[in-house]
Amino acid sequence: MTDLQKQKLSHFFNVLDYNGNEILEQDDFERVGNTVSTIIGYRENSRERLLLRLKAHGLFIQILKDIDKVEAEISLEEWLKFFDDVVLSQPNDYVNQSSTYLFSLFDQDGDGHIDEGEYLDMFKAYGLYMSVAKKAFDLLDINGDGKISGGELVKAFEDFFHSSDADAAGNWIFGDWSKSTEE
Ligand SMILES: [Ca+2]
Ligand SMILES: [Ca+2]
Ligand SMILES: [Ca+2]
Repeated sequence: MTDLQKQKLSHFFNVLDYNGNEILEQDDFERVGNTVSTIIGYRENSRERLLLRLKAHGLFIQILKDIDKVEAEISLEEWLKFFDDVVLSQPNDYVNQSSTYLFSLFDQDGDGHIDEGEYLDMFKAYGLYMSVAKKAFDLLDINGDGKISGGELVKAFEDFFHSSDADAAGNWIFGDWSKSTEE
């Protein structure tokens, strides 16, 4: 794993570590499901909110299945090792898993595309720097039709996980990856 990859994957970890305690756990995914529900306008105790919260667990459950652990929590060190051992040796699985994950949470109208509003909501939900959201969206929208397709998101995750090129467009999925590790 190159330093650049490590920086991006650490950023991804921090994005997913919603409560900021440096451990990935069920609570992080519950919370993001709740936040997205609130952004969309789902009521407290509604079925939609429950389903979205359960969807938000999907990626975490998949990772727990693939990682050799008995507790449902992951440290940054384990996360990086997981990418080294599992993801970078079976590249396509997690590119597809991660794309599916983002679509399940943020393709609110279910049209198979992430439009700019939906993408900005993702930045809002994860508390990312809004100032780079538009730039990131334009980089990911390769054909410039104003929405991110499944194919464009897969391409972006390929860059994000695998590219050692600091200028690769997909590095920007979750905004400025070069800053969050300074915290
Ligand atoms: Ca956490
Ligand atoms: Ca959509
Ligand atoms: Ca597009």
